[in-house]
Amino acid sequence: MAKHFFPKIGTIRFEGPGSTNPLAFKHYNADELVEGRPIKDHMRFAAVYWHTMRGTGADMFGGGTANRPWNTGECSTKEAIERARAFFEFATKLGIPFYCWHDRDLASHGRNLREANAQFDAVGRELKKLQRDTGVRLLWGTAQNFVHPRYMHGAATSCNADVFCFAAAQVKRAMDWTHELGGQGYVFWGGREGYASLLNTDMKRELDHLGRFLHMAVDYKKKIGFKNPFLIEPKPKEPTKHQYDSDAASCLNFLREYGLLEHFQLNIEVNHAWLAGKTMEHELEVAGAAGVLGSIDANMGDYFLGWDTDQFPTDLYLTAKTMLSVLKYGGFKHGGVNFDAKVRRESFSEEDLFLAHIAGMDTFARGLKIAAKIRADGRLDAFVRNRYRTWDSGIGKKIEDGKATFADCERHALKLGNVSGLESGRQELLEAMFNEFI
Ligand code: XLS
Ligand code: NI
Ligand code: NI
Repeated sequence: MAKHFFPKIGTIRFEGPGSTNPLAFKHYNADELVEGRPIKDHMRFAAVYWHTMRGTGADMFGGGTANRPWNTGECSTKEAIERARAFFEFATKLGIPFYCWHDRDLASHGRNLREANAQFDAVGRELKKLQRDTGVRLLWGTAQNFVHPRYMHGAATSCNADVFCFAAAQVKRAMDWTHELGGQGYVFWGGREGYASLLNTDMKRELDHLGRFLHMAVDYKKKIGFKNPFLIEPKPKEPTKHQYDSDAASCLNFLREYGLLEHFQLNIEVNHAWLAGKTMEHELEVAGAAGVLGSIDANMGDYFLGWDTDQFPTDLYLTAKTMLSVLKYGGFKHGGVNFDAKVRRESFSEEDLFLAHIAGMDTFARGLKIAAKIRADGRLDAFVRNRYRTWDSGIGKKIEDGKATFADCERHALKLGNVSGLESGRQELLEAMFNEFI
């Protein structure tokens, strides 16, 4: 690599829990085995191109604060390629095995679609080289169909058919490059697929268009031979008042209604779950139970701000509960733990990008180890199993097997006369038990 963007930072290594070196892992020991599998394979950590390379720290009250020498503001192909090199230097030094992008993080919007495509292609070719040189792989790609003013009314759900076509053109090209770069999946997050007011919105028509759009994507996937999963990333609001993919359950309903379920998995994001008024583990459970837990976007929100603040995940309870669900559903196959997270506006140095990812990776590695210990201990699992034991035989089993009628239930209840022997749910005990492992 010719130019160095992080000259003062070397390769980040594992030094163990006793280390006080801020630029070292204390818990993420990539090759250590947990449940017989190296931690790195459990996590499949990914860094995002958008927050990491393009985030400036700007908010609605002030402009950017971050030192990002690769963002020159030129919007040229040269700048885009230098930025890609800076990113791969970052990912390599951090030892993060995967990354994710939006098409328009990589390259600029250009003056028109043709120009945007040309720059995207040039960067795509460079990424292919960089991936080969470093071994860093693409977890997933996606199309940024929400920043450009043309998407003000939505993309696939715009009231304007021309806009739908622009969105389709972007997804088509983003799928091409995801495929070309060996992407493990392709994600749809409906940035502006929702509404601000129902007074001007034909919701049914918009949802039909979204269904059509995704069917066209499935057809194109088959056409180019892209075999890895499509994922939908639920989020309830922001930027719109109501996003159509509002949570895991509503995504599942949408996919079923439009005959798309067999083609999609879900990418569950912590902060999105919280915005939906749900916990991360709830969303993971909904996705996992339906057999579509594909990947996660790892971050966290702020208890006092009702916004997708995308903070780095540093809460052990969160990561432990998350990894408990992930392990329960068999771990990641194509997905991984993708840090859709940004450093705070006040954390403006390049070094903070490393410190933040180290914090997130260490917190997740600890979460994994805690989850594995809880599973090995077995008390929690045994409690839940025991709680449902009346379903294992007798009338319970008959009901589960679909062999009982209302009349059978009535006969059973009349025979009993009353229910006796209900047991405590022991929530407080179980919470204290969970604490033993933190
Ligand atoms: C925004 C989403 C976005 C997706 C990718 O809130 O999290 O970053 O992950 O489009
Ligand atoms: Ni996300
Ligand atoms: Ni988000």
